[in-house]
Amino acid sequence: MMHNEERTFIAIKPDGVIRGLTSTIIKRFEDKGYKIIGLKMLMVTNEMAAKHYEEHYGKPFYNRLIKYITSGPIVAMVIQGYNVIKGARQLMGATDPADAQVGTIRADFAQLKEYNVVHGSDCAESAEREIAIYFKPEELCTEWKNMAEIVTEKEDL
Ligand code: IDP
Ligand code: MG
Repeated sequence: MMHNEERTFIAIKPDGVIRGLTSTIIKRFEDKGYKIIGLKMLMVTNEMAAKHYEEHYGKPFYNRLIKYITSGPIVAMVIQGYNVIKGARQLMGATDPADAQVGTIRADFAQLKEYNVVHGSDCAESAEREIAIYFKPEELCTEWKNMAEIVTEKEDL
């Protein structure tokens, strides 16, 4: 990983998978040039969901959120790139699709904040914590170059 690069955790939530948006959503991140270094489909257990969303414990929407994220398969990803935590959140758009900018994933593919099709870590600490919930270190494939790395390769970055 070059200096300035970060990793973040992205998940296509069960509504996104069930609606057949997996490839479309992955494409948004790939098109930006982010490097996918981890990718899998899985069912989130109640235990994983509780860890993932521990900051929301006790909020009015908490139980519903746990039910939602465990309701079907998710596609979990780790992506890498410059400022990727912020950049991925920008591509996703605001939590409530009604507030999200047109052109973002949530604005273009979702209507309600209860079913907003995609998750992305909100800061470096969350990214590290969330990656560890879903991936073992050896499941990440880091030793390869994608086109974005090739086209941004220069000496003084
Ligand atoms: P984020 O996903 O944009 O980071 P958070 O505030 O961390 O938003 O909330 C986590 C998830 O919980 C949201 O993506 C959404 O699915 C759900 N959520 C957040 N706020 C509400 C709410 O007010 N009602 C119902 N669900 C909510
Ligand atoms: Mg969040």
